[in-house]
Amino acid sequence: MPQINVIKGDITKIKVDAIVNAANTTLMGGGGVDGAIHRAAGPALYGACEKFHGCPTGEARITGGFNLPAKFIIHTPGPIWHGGDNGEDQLLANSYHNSLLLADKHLCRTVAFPSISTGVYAFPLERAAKIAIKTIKDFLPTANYVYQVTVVCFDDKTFTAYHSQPY
Ligand code: AR6
Repeated sequence: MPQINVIKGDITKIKVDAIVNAANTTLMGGGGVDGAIHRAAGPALYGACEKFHGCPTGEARITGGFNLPAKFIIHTPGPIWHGGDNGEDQLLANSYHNSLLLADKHLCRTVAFPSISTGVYAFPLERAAKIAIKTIKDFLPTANYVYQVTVVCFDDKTFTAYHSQPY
Protein backbone atom coordinates (compact mmCIF):
# COMPACT_ATOMS: atom_id res chain seq x y z
CA MET A 1 0.00 0.00 0.00
CA PRO A 2 1.43 3.41 -0.90
CA GLN A 3 1.96 5.61 2.07
CA ILE A 4 1.93 9.29 3.03
CA ASN A 5 3.77 10.42 6.17
CA VAL A 6 3.83 13.81 7.83
CA ILE A 7 6.83 14.49 10.07
CA LYS A 8 8.57 17.43 11.70
CA GLY A 9 12.15 17.95 10.65
CA ASP A 10 14.79 19.35 8.33
CA ILE A 11 14.40 18.10 4.75
CA THR A 12 18.14 18.40 4.05
CA LYS A 13 18.74 15.52 6.50
CA ILE A 14 16.22 13.07 5.06
CA LYS A 15 17.51 9.98 3.28
CA VAL A 16 15.04 9.38 0.46
CA ASP A 17 15.42 8.93 -3.29
CA ALA A 18 14.31 12.52 -3.99
CA ILE A 19 13.67 15.62 -1.94
CA VAL A 20 11.70 18.51 -3.40
CA ASN A 21 12.91 22.09 -3.20
CA ALA A 22 10.47 25.03 -2.90
CA ALA A 23 12.48 27.10 -5.38
CA ASN A 24 11.89 30.30 -7.33
CA THR A 25 11.66 30.62 -11.11
CA THR A 26 15.38 31.43 -11.48
CA LEU A 27 16.31 28.11 -9.77
CA MET A 28 19.41 29.92 -8.57
CA GLY A 29 18.80 29.63 -4.84
CA GLY A 30 17.25 31.92 -2.26
CA GLY A 31 16.24 31.87 1.41
CA GLY A 32 14.08 29.41 3.37
CA VAL A 33 14.26 25.76 2.44
CA ASP A 34 15.90 26.65 -0.90
CA GLY A 35 18.83 28.29 0.89
CA ALA A 36 19.13 25.37 3.31
CA ILE A 37 19.17 22.84 0.44
CA HIS A 38 21.82 24.79 -1.50
CA ARG A 39 24.02 25.13 1.59
CA ALA A 40 23.76 21.45 2.43
CA ALA A 41 24.15 20.18 -1.15
CA GLY A 42 27.20 22.34 -1.82
CA PRO A 43 28.19 24.77 -4.59
CA ALA A 44 28.05 22.20 -7.40
CA LEU A 45 24.25 22.42 -7.17
CA TYR A 46 24.37 25.97 -8.57
CA GLY A 47 26.18 24.73 -11.67
CA ALA A 48 23.56 22.03 -12.20
CA CYS A 49 20.68 24.51 -11.76
CA GLU A 50 22.22 27.13 -14.04
CA LYS A 51 21.84 24.83 -17.02
CA PHE A 52 18.03 24.98 -16.85
CA HIS A 53 17.85 28.76 -17.41
CA GLY A 54 14.97 28.95 -14.93
CA CYS A 55 11.69 27.09 -14.58
CA PRO A 56 8.07 28.33 -14.84
CA THR A 57 5.85 28.27 -11.74
CA GLY A 58 4.27 24.85 -11.20
CA GLU A 59 6.80 22.97 -13.35
CA ALA A 60 9.72 20.95 -11.98
CA ARG A 61 13.36 20.18 -12.82
CA ILE A 62 15.63 17.48 -11.41
CA THR A 63 19.30 17.48 -10.37
CA GLY A 64 21.53 15.15 -8.40
CA GLY A 65 21.63 15.45 -4.63
CA PHE A 66 25.36 16.27 -4.42
CA ASN A 67 26.31 16.32 -0.70
CA LEU A 68 22.78 15.52 0.50
CA PRO A 69 21.71 12.07 1.66
CA ALA A 70 18.98 12.21 -1.04
CA LYS A 71 19.91 10.91 -4.53
CA PHE A 72 17.98 13.62 -6.37
CA ILE A 73 16.67 17.13 -5.78
CA ILE A 74 13.51 18.15 -7.62
CA HIS A 75 13.21 21.92 -7.89
CA THR A 76 9.75 23.43 -8.27
CA PRO A 77 8.74 27.08 -7.97
CA GLY A 78 5.39 27.20 -6.18
CA PRO A 79 3.01 30.13 -6.71
CA ILE A 80 3.37 33.45 -4.91
CA TRP A 81 0.09 34.18 -3.08
CA HIS A 82 -1.73 37.10 -4.71
CA GLY A 83 -5.13 36.74 -3.00
CA GLY A 84 -6.26 33.39 -4.43
CA ASP A 85 -7.94 34.48 -7.68
CA ASN A 86 -4.85 34.20 -9.82
CA GLY A 87 -4.68 30.44 -10.32
CA GLU A 88 -2.68 29.89 -7.13
CA ASP A 89 -4.50 26.66 -6.14
CA GLN A 90 -3.95 25.01 -9.53
CA LEU A 91 -0.32 26.15 -9.70
CA LEU A 92 0.36 24.71 -6.25
CA ALA A 93 -1.25 21.39 -7.25
CA ASN A 94 0.89 21.46 -10.43
CA SER A 95 4.06 21.83 -8.34
CA TYR A 96 3.23 18.69 -6.35
CA HIS A 97 1.98 16.72 -9.35
CA ASN A 98 4.86 17.61 -11.69
CA SER A 99 7.43 16.88 -8.96
CA LEU A 100 5.90 13.46 -8.38
CA LEU A 101 5.79 12.71 -12.12
CA LEU A 102 9.47 13.57 -12.43
CA ALA A 103 10.35 11.45 -9.38
CA ASP A 104 8.47 8.50 -10.85
CA LYS A 105 10.17 8.96 -14.23
CA HIS A 106 13.52 8.72 -12.43
CA LEU A 107 12.48 5.49 -10.70
CA CYS A 108 12.29 7.08 -7.26
CA ARG A 109 10.44 5.08 -4.64
CA THR A 110 10.62 7.52 -1.75
CA VAL A 111 10.04 11.28 -2.03
CA ALA A 112 10.03 14.08 0.57
CA PHE A 113 8.33 17.48 0.19
CA PRO A 114 8.59 20.66 2.22
CA SER A 115 5.47 22.82 2.59
CA ILE A 116 5.70 24.54 -0.80
CA SER A 117 4.72 28.25 -0.99
CA THR A 118 3.71 28.67 2.68
CA GLY A 119 6.84 30.58 3.75
CA VAL A 120 8.12 33.59 1.81
CA TYR A 121 5.41 33.03 -0.85
CA ALA A 122 2.65 33.48 1.80
CA PHE A 123 0.16 30.86 0.54
CA PRO A 124 -2.37 30.29 3.40
CA LEU A 125 -1.19 27.24 5.30
CA GLU A 126 -4.45 25.27 5.73
CA ARG A 127 -5.42 25.78 2.10
CA ALA A 128 -1.95 24.71 0.93
CA ALA A 129 -1.94 21.63 3.17
CA LYS A 130 -5.30 20.50 1.76
CA ILE A 131 -4.11 20.88 -1.85
CA ALA A 132 -0.77 19.18 -1.13
CA ILE A 133 -2.26 16.11 0.55
CA LYS A 134 -5.03 15.72 -2.03
CA THR A 135 -2.60 15.98 -4.95
CA ILE A 136 -0.20 13.44 -3.41
CA LYS A 137 -3.08 11.10 -2.54
CA ASP A 138 -4.52 11.28 -6.07
CA PHE A 139 -1.10 10.65 -7.61
CA LEU A 140 -0.02 7.59 -5.63
CA PRO A 141 -2.34 5.01 -7.26
CA THR A 142 -1.07 6.10 -10.70
CA ALA A 143 2.64 5.80 -9.82
CA ASN A 144 4.92 3.10 -11.16
CA TYR A 145 7.70 3.51 -8.57
CA VAL A 146 6.83 6.15 -5.98
CA TYR A 147 5.23 4.45 -2.99
CA GLN A 148 6.19 6.58 -0.02
CA VAL A 149 5.80 10.35 0.21
CA THR A 150 6.85 12.24 3.32
CA VAL A 151 5.89 15.84 4.03
CA VAL A 152 8.66 17.32 6.16
CA CYS A 153 7.34 20.20 8.27
CA PHE A 154 9.81 22.65 9.74
CA ASP A 155 7.64 24.00 12.56
CA ASP A 156 4.72 22.98 14.77
CA LYS A 157 2.02 24.96 13.01
CA THR A 158 2.98 23.48 9.64
CA PHE A 159 3.03 19.99 11.15
CA THR A 160 -0.43 20.51 12.67
CA ALA A 161 -1.88 21.80 9.39
CA TYR A 162 -0.66 18.79 7.36
CA HIS A 163 -1.29 16.28 10.12
CA SER A 164 -4.95 17.44 10.30
CA GLN A 165 -5.56 16.45 6.66
CA PRO A 166 -7.02 13.06 5.77
CA TYR A 167 -3.99 11.18 4.43
N1 AR6 B 1 13.37 21.70 5.94
C1 AR6 B 1 12.02 21.68 5.76
N2 AR6 B 1 11.27 22.78 5.65
C2 AR6 B 1 11.91 23.97 5.72
C3 AR6 B 1 13.31 24.09 5.92
C4 AR6 B 1 14.03 22.89 6.01
N3 AR6 B 1 15.36 22.87 6.18
N4 AR6 B 1 13.61 25.43 5.95
C5 AR6 B 1 12.46 26.11 5.81
N5 AR6 B 1 11.43 25.24 5.67
P1 AR6 B 1 9.99 28.88 1.99
P2 AR6 B 1 8.20 29.31 -0.33
C6 AR6 B 1 9.98 25.51 5.53
O1 AR6 B 1 9.94 30.31 2.33
O2 AR6 B 1 7.15 29.90 0.53
C7 AR6 B 1 13.02 31.07 -1.23
O3 AR6 B 1 13.78 32.24 -1.09
C8 AR6 B 1 9.43 26.85 5.92
O4 AR6 B 1 9.32 26.95 7.34
O5 AR6 B 1 11.29 28.16 2.03
O6 AR6 B 1 7.81 28.30 -1.37
C9 AR6 B 1 12.95 30.59 -2.69
O7 AR6 B 1 14.14 30.85 -3.40
C10 AR6 B 1 8.07 26.80 5.24
O8 AR6 B 1 7.17 26.04 6.02
O9 AR6 B 1 9.39 28.59 0.50
C11 AR6 B 1 11.80 31.38 -3.22
O10 AR6 B 1 12.20 32.67 -3.60
C12 AR6 B 1 8.36 26.02 3.95
O11 AR6 B 1 9.66 25.42 4.15
C13 AR6 B 1 10.84 31.46 -2.05
O12 AR6 B 1 11.68 31.36 -0.88
C14 AR6 B 1 8.41 26.87 2.69
O13 AR6 B 1 8.96 28.14 2.96
C15 AR6 B 1 9.86 30.32 -2.04
O14 AR6 B 1 8.93 30.53 -1.01
